[in-house]
Amino acid sequence: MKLSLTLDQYADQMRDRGWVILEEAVAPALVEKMANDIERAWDVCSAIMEKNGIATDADLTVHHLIGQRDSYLEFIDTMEPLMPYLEHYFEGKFILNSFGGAINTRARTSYAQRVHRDIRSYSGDMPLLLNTLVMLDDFTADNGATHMLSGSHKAEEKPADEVFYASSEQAIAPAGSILIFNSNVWHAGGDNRTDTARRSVTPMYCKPFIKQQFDYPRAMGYDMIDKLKPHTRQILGYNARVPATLEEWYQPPENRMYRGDQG
Ligand SMILES: O=C(O)CCC(=O)C(=O)O
Repeated sequence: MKLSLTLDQYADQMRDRGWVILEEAVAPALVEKMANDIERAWDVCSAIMEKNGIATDADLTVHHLIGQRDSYLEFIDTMEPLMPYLEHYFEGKFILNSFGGAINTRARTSYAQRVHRDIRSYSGDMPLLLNTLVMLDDFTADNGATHMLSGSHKAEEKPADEVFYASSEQAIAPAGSILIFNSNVWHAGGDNRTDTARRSVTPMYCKPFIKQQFDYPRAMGYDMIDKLKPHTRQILGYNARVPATLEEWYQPPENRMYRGDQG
């Protein structure tokens, strides 16, 4: 992974604006794999949504891609150079909270295109949650690049839509770029006015003591633990699991399900 900002540049922008773009961070071959895989994931996710009668407001959005397609685990494997940046935000360790994605098209809109923030309880200066968005196509003014309201992580109130759209900027960057933002920032997916899909995946991260939206270690299997790179194991949440038996609870520090360094 290639990082276009130094840690200091990143930290300054995160503090002041609440968001940054790391331009063309992900290698083109991996971007292409992830883009193809999102179409396959949509087939799987939409079939279950249809079956369970909840396919209303989630058009072309997909969820919990880790374990569905290998390219997303491969992406986490490439993230090692980014670890100090995300640890700087969290002031310590962090884990994956969710890993979804969206295929934004002219024909269909989704909930992500409303002005929103992804943390239901405003957390102020406490870094509980961090959004990222990996651009799988070029993000342009016309194809729905995300609207971001700079500095809006500093206030709890929701801005009126007119104020939001008058003052926000779009996150415009080439495919492979990563938009990173404080989850208190108000934002909205843009409208795609082109005939080509604008695809993205949106891994979100949290402090290790927060419950993941999906139990990734259990979904992948606890026996995977020794096969994963140390930073991948950390991100997926293997170092912050909840024991379910006394056998799992009574373990020496190096084997504990919730490790002592997780905060
Ligand atoms: O698709 C987008 O541009 C926005 C994504 C979004 O709102 C989110 O990840 O919370």
